[in-house]
Amino acid sequence: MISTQEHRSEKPRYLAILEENVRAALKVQHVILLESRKILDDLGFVEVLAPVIGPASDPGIRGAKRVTFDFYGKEYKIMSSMILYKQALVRTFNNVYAFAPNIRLEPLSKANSGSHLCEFYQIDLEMRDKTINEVMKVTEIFLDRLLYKVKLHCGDILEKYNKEFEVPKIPFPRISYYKVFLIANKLGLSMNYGDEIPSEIELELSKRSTRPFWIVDYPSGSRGFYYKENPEDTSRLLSMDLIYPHGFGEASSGGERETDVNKILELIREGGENEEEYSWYLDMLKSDGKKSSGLGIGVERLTRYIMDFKNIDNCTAFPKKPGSYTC
Ligand code: ASN
Repeated sequence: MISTQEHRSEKPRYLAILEENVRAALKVQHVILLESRKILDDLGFVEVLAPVIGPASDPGIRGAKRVTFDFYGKEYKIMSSMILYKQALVRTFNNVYAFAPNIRLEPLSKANSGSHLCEFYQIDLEMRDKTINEVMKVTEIFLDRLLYKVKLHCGDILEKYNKEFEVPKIPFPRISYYKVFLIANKLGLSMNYGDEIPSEIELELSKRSTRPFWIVDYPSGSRGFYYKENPEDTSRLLSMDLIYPHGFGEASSGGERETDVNKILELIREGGENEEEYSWYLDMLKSDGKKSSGLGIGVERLTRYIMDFKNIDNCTAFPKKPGSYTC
């Protein structure tokens, strides 16, 4: 299913961005951004500008490292995701979104995965007073409308690069973390119950699927401290991933937010994090923690899925890949 029309340029980036396949991907990305704005506005979301630096940033980034720097004598971080800030912003508006930049130092082992960049953008959504199920529903509606629009406006590009592209039917099927664990065991793939699902396993399931699907019911303690435990079964988190079909892997992560400050503090400490960095966030939750749910959809990965490209570096103008110093 990977496009035969794609090629990987060895030219310097300022020349590679003139090439047909990068240009086509950037055109599709333009339509993704433009139509996302229209659809999210229609769905009642307010766009906000994402913060780029802060005293704390998302530690739940699956083995990647955060970038720190000296901010007038204090250690600050460049955003690995705006998760903490979007939880604050739902206090101002009920539904918020941003095209948010994320900086993550991915391990070198991910350099040629085709889906990892150290600098990428997410369409970050957050909805106040909404459950994980409601966010999944809104996401499906959003993606359905968006992919339809891309198909409509980028027909010539799809004709060349992804002739068979169909807007997948919604709702997307759901599969539990436990089921993924059982499948991984059956396939002889190594996975520790209770840890994040390794990308290789997500990828394997993705290859076997012809439709996007959700993974739900992650075990408590397996991911970011900001995900709420399911009150009906505290061994599970109200968190989900969306996985693309045909081997394109992870599309999105998200869930319902924990508002219990003591629980969060415990997990921050357990994770070896410095709780002082999170003081504004903890103060906010103490003052009035708002129930909310949300997720982030990687823009370059969405572009790659639509373009049917093997390489994510063709889905951004200036790719920052682990260990490469091109631009
Ligand atoms: N975007 C995710 C969320 O909303 C967080 C992340 O990117 N790690 O939960």
